[in-house]
Amino acid sequence: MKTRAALAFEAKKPLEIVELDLEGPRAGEVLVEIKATGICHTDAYTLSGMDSEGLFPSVLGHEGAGVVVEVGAGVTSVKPGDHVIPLYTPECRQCKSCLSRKTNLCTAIRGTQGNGVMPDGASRFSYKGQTVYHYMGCSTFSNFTVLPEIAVAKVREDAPFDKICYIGCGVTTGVGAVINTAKVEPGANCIVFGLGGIGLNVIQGLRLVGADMIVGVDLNPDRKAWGERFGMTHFVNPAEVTGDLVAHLVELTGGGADYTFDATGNTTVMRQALEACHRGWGESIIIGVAEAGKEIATRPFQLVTGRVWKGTAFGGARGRTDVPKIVDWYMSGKIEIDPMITHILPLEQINEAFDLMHHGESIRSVVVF
Ligand code: NAD
Ligand code: 022
Ligand code: ZN
Repeated sequence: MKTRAALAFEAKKPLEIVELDLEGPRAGEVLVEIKATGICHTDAYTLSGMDSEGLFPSVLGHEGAGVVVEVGAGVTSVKPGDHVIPLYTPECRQCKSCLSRKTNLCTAIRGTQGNGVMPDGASRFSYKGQTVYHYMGCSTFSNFTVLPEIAVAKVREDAPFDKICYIGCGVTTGVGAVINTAKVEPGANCIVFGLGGIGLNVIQGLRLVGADMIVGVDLNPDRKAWGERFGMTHFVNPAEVTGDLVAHLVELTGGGADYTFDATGNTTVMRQALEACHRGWGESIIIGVAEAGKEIATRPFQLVTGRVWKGTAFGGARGRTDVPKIVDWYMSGKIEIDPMITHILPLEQINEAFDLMHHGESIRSVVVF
């Protein structure tokens, strides 16, 4: 079949809207009509050419929602008409990692996904006879895409696609980091570094679990109002702090935070987040993805005295199990999404969504097909 898509021909070039050829689903796969997709940092990072694992030409996009139109042989968990969210972290429920119950990093299709192909080693996309690669196992910048059955979460049908697509990455990452990775308890004092599309979801996750202090840290003064909108209790702009930022935060939280979160991807901030934790028990969760080759540093003393450094992928969420629940939380008003979606654009304007993100003008832009 043919599908309209935004194609990344090569790094550093704008996406081009083209008609691609798409093969139907093979055994264990589903064909999904994507209805909406968010634009996230990692799409821009790959397009920038700095991602050493980036493949071109490819169909980027990993934050989508849509409808199953066809299923391949042996597919039992979804059927045509089902509403789904693609998962860049799949959940096979059979690999060592899934069975361990200790991680959400399913390994069933990890190798082929990283190589931009389906589990049988081939791509379903092509353009004028040339192979076009899949991206993060999702490729949501295409009106139709093929996904492994284990990489789709079936969700309720009354949820709006142009909002729940954000649950495919940003919402689940931020809220999940609080609930699954940090397991923040009511009354905790917390600091969130970076109040963008991820950090604001950390903040609303902290509000949801009943945190006491929710301190937001951002260099962009416009982000103070955004943080307050979702439950932030204190704002710190590092540019306005005289003296050491960490000392200021430790003072503000009465000895350091119980939990801190890096949602910037900046390795200097990651160190500040660890060192702003309370001696003896504070835990710092790295959410931000740093540029390839970057390293983090701290004195071992920080860890010897009981601070804990952790990281999280997709908020520690098991996609097929947890994503439908987060959709329910949105539909029942436990979490908000609508105000964070600052821009809705047609596919033809997808490059403008990248510009808005680079200029810090958007929290999330969503393309609707
Ligand atoms: P964003 O650009 O919307 O927000 C980042 C915020 O950090 C901005 O408000 C910016 O002003 C602020 N900031 C930048 N430098 C700062 C500094 N030195 N001190 C304080 N604030 C600073 O980005 P986002 O969409 O929220 O994503 C944040 C990070 O999370 C990215 O690195 C992204 O790749 C990563 N991410 C990780 C996962 C995961 O599973 N681990 C999933 C999604 C996104
Ligand atoms: C999503 N991310 C950033 C912005 N939006 C993001 C990027 C990478 C990861 C998670 C979220 C991530 C963390 C750990 C891994 N990845 C490795 C997982 C593993 O090895 O099992 C990651 C993921 C997918 C891909 C690359 C790295 C990919 O499909 N190419 C989950
Ligand atoms: Zn993302």
